[in-house]
Amino acid sequence: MRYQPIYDVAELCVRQGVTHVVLCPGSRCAPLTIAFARHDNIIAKTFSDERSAAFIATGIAHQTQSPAILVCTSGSAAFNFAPAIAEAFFQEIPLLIFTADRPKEWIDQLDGQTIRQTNIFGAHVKKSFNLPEDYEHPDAVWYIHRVINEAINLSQEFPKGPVHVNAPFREPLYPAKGEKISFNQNLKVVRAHSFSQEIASDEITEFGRRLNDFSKILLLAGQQDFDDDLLKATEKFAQANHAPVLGDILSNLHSNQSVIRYSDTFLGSCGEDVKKSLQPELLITFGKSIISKNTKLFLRKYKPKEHWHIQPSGNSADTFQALTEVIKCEPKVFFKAVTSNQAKKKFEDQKKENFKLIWEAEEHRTIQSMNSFFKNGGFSEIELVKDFISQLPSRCNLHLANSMAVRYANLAGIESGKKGIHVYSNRGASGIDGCTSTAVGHALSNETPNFLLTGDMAFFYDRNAFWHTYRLPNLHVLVLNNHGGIIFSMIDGPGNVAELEEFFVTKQKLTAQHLCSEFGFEYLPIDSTKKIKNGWKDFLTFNSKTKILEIESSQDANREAYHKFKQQIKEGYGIKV
Ligand SMILES: Cc1ncc(C[n+]2csc(CCOP(=O)(O)OP(=O)(O)O)c2C)c(N)n1
Repeated sequence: MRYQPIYDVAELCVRQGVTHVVLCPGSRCAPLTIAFARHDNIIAKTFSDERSAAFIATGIAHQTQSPAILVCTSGSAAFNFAPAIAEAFFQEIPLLIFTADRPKEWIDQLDGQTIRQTNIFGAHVKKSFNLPEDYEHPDAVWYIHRVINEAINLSQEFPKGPVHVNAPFREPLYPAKGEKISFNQNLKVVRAHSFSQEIASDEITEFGRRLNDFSKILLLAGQQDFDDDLLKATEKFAQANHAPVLGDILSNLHSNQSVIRYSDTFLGSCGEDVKKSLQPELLITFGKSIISKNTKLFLRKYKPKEHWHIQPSGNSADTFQALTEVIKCEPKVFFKAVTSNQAKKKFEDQKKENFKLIWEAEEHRTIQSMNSFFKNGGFSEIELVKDFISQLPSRCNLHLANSMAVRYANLAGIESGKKGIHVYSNRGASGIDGCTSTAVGHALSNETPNFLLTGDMAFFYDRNAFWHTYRLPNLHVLVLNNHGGIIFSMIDGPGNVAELEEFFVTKQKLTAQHLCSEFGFEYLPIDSTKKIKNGWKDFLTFNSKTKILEIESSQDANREAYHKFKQQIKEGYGIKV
């Protein structure tokens, strides 16, 4: 059987524990499609829009914590995977991407559906392999098996990420009618084992000693998945060092009662004297990027004497231009080891506690100002998002689209009691192009309720997320439809230029109504405060259908409410605006 080495790819993936496959239709990829579709232990799904398919695969891989396989035909199909690959690369999500190709002698020969696919994803994959097109020599088969083993292992090695395999196929591509294919049971599986490094005990003692040199220690968590062990280790380390912990909504630390979640809000409003009092001597960071521009600007201006960043391996970013130390270790391992070994020093403890109290005071002041703003219960996006988040069930996934959706949700914050809310967002590349598809990928691979909060542009951009035959009863989408990209009139810069409306906000007229009838979704349109109570009730109840709750509101009203919110916070500082 000519394609036996390719059929064996499916068997090798299964043996490596990789079973979720996203297939995009096309002829050139037929040998792979047939192999994956006919293997009993593969969960194969098909999506026709490759851009959306790749984001769906990213969601599946993130949810299942295992690489997802992506397959497409040759030509521009491959390029359509690129946005999701970039997102997966920066979010460190493992993908195994197969692009089918013509044999190399047919490239640039005006043959159909042929582009230059070698290294097509450039610097956004961990590695790109090319399979041979002829399999007669046994070394060619050995090479294919080796590449698949290596690609799967590499995608899971820290930092995890996408790995590309370009696979040229010669015609005929399909088995004959009725021809059965088989999977070789004699394949060599190469397993990779990695062990988390232990920190040497003298290093632990040294870090403990050095921590005592600082009386203002600040912990800052970036985007990361929920991890109960990390949560507890961070909490204990912070307590032992009397250190405030800053964690925005994507840090998934919201169940830590003392986490500072509103730093973006108060650092954007308080005066320089307050900022000075919040300046850390030692900044310890872990996780990926943070949402808050105000926090970034604050730390770049009020730099710490030392900045330690903890991450097991890979590139370490100097986000605050203050990086002094990179600790190559799992953050929870570091926090646990150092906490259990730290000597207590009473006098320094008091100074440290004072620093923590200053941060907590700003957080409390902000909560009070926010409470007086939100008590009015108006019909603006910022208020509705607060309302929505406060009603989320205790166990669910919350997906936040770029860009005001994730910002509003961060301003609103999640209460500490809700440990079971896991928050996700495409902040690797921060695109609006695949937020819905990624949420669909999660919903297809877990049974808990999934909520997506999105703006209208991000939602309509990615409507092919629904263009398939799989049911999504556990996905409910809240669309904030202000008919354009309101973010551009909220942020400094575009708000002042004459091109704002036409070239930045780009007004659009669509509503989700037609989409809902096309896809058979339950449509819950809301356009007034009156309707909202019942709207939430319906929206938060799961039945057999995908639900879309669309809130239409005017850009002016939302801008005004956002402005008032900021004004209220400033007034908390006695600043009149
Ligand atoms: C693929 C991609 N294209 C363009 C952008 C730039 N961009 C960021 S936010 C945004 C508008 C988002 O509008 P919407 O989803 O309606 O959210 P809103 O601004 O109303 O909150 C655009 C075009 C992007 N992030 N990603």
